[in-house]
Amino acid sequence: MNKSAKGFVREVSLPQIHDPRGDLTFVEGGNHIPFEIRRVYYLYNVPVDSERGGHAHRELEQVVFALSGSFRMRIDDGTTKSDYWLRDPRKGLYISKMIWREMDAFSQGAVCMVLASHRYDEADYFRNYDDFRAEVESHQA
Ligand code: T46
Repeated sequence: MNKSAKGFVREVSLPQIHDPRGDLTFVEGGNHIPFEIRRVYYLYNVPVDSERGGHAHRELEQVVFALSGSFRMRIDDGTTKSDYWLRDPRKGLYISKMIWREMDAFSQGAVCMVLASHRYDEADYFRNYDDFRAEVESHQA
């Protein structure tokens, strides 16, 4: 776990029902996810050299999954940076508010699904790293 005064990330493990017909994994609101799910979105047809993210959220919490393929999430709480590889559809990455994230190294055909605590709101984004750092510092003072 990577912790700071304002935010943290941790792995979320989902059940797997193994079957000769294939595996089944499920997500239950109020059980596996530590917030009410208000939005689901997914990234697909992502070029392998694509770089996504490059922002933090004021309030939004999310759990990110690689449903297929793999990609890297570079996480930064304003003081500490960590890399996480997502490659298992049963294992998501919970990302609290006030965490800067960048995504790259997408494999061919990677599909990223995100469960989010709020509907889309551009005003919730820090898209400038210096603004994000200033907000983190204002809470450390
Ligand atoms: C995050 C990473 C993992 C919408 O209209 N509705 C939505 O729900 C989302 C997520 C985006 N948009 C619009 C906003 C932009 O005009 O879609 C466009 C691309 O969004 P963005 O550049 O923010 O996409 P990513 O992949 O860089 O980031 C997204 C999420 O925005 C972000 O919260 O954590 O995926």
